[in-house]
Amino acid sequence: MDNTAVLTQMRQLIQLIAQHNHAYYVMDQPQIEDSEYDQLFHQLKALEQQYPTLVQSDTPTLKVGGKALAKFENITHTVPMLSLGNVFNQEDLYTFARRIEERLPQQKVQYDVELKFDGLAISLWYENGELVRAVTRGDGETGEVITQNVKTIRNLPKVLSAQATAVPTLLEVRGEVLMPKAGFEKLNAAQVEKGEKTFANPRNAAAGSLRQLDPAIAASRPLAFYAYGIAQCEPAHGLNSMSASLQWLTQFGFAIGEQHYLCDSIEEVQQRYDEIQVQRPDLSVEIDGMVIKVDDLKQQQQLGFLSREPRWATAYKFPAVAALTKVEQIDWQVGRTGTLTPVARLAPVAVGGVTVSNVTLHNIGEIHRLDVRVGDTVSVYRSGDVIPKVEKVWGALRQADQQYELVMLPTECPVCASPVVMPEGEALARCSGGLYCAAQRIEAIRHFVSRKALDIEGLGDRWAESLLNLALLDNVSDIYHLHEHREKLLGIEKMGEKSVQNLLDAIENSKKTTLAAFIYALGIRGVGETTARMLANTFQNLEALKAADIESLKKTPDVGDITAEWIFDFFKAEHNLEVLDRLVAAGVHWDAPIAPTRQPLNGESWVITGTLSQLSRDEATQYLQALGARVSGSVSSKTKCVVAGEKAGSKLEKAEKLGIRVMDEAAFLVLMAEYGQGI
Ligand code: I6G
Repeated sequence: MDNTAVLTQMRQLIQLIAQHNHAYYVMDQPQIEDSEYDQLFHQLKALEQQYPTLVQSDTPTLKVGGKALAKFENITHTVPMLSLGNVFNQEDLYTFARRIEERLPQQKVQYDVELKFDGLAISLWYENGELVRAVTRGDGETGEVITQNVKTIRNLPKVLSAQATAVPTLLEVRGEVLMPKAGFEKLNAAQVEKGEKTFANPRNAAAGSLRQLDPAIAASRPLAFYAYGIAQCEPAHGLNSMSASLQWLTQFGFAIGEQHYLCDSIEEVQQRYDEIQVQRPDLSVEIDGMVIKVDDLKQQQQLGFLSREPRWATAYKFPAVAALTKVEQIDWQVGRTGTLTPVARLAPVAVGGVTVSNVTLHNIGEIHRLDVRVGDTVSVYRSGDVIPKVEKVWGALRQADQQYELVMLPTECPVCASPVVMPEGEALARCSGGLYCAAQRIEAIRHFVSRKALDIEGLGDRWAESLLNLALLDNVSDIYHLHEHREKLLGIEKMGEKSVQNLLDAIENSKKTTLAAFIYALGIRGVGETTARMLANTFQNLEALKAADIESLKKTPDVGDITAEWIFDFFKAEHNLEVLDRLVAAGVHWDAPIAPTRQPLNGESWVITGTLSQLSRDEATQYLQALGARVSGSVSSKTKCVVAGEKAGSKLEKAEKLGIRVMDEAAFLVLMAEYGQGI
């Protein structure tokens, strides 16, 4: 990258970080995940390390936290409130430990491990045991005096006394103010009730509460304070470890985190981290990681600081739920039903504990909604078991000298080059290749041999995949040529003489079918069993169906505008016609369907109510419509008959009141069978 490009990128990052600092620290309304903020920050830091001469004077990396608000009096911390470095994985943790241990040769190092609360760091200043001042971290150098609000925190001692220990003349305690999860939920519920704004997370709720100018409001908020360290103590407490000093604080009434460990090795620290991560959802407070500190205070002094961060401590953050990365490519995958799904290929990134390099973009509409393009920086989210997804495109990070081409839907299927179709009003694009498209083959075969189609037992669930792998099936018509490959069939694992014979017999038997089952077996989009039956009844033979135009297809009961187009397209595709010819040539045949000479329920109004167990409501509706009936949603004196399934309610009652004929599901099925409905 040349200097101009680096500078542009630095300015973009500085501006973004400033914008999100304001949202977070001043407005208490974060617009991005903490982990996303961290990554913007890291990107800037990495650039600054690589190009130190270009570091900008207003860079946020030289500051800690946010700017103090004008509302409260500002004060300079006597001992700066520094921030902690971060590690995100075991490797970084071990590097942190190795650096410490290299600086402390021949010394045993113990680690103090505490929960990292997702709260707000503050400093408490006690003179002769009395809380005289509470100050926010602010930018680390200067914070806001929020004593009155802090005094309302119930678990915080306002006056120090202890039985066995003299109260120091000066004590400065550092710790975190937080809002436990339960209190946070309650507060947000109350805010909703009052029609006031809710808080994005417990941390912001805690920060917002401490910033109230009226201490009575802070007092009404369920805040808690947990101490994590001592900045100053006069006379000196004389203790020599972090863990002992925290324990010492508890005798004055300070709360410290419940989970608190002293570990003899960095491996043990890792083990604690793994345990806490499991317990995390059940904790009463939000935590975003653990804090690891060298326990011995003398060792801490020896280690000192590296550019405003203690070398002796780090935050071991939980895996990010959101991570920033780059889109390297966008591919289109063809699913087993022909759906085209765009997949973003990403520069691999750790998010939610796993490395993500592919993520679905769902459909072309979603791509355009996000305006994601190759080369973009995006945020990938993943929490728990949730499938990773792109939720944000960082348009502000686009480079002026780079091309970001608009992503378009391909016109041809990337697998079989058939035209891609996307009917109006549909979100998903599809390959029109049908039986011809390799990506759709296995599903097409499974469907073709299923019970309600050509009904070839065993082929779909047991053998289809092996047959495809052996290249014995290219499309469904090859099924009727399998007998030419008996030897190869016998080579398939678990395929004995008997299984082969059974399979070939089942294939042979399937040749005699019905036109309706055959049409259904073709797997034409939108053509289920009922539609297939309607088409068979209407067109009477395959040749007529193949030749049908859209208008006549639309006239078929049950065939809507879109399905008519799908059927039309299917029979226009040359490769589909080839498959049909091969099937017929192989001996697949059927008797001519019996034409429906009359519509016995013509003009009648029927109502279906309750739950049907043998068929769906849609199917029942289709049967009735095929027989000429109208299916209505409400019972009236004009209703001819009510089909009542399980748990039928008011419609059944009304029908009984009006003396209308009621039929249960079993009787309905018998009647439909009499009229030839149901395959
Ligand atoms: O911001 C912090 C949160 C928790 C800390 C911290 C901590 O210990 C549990 N410890 C130190 C040493 C610092 N910040 C600087």
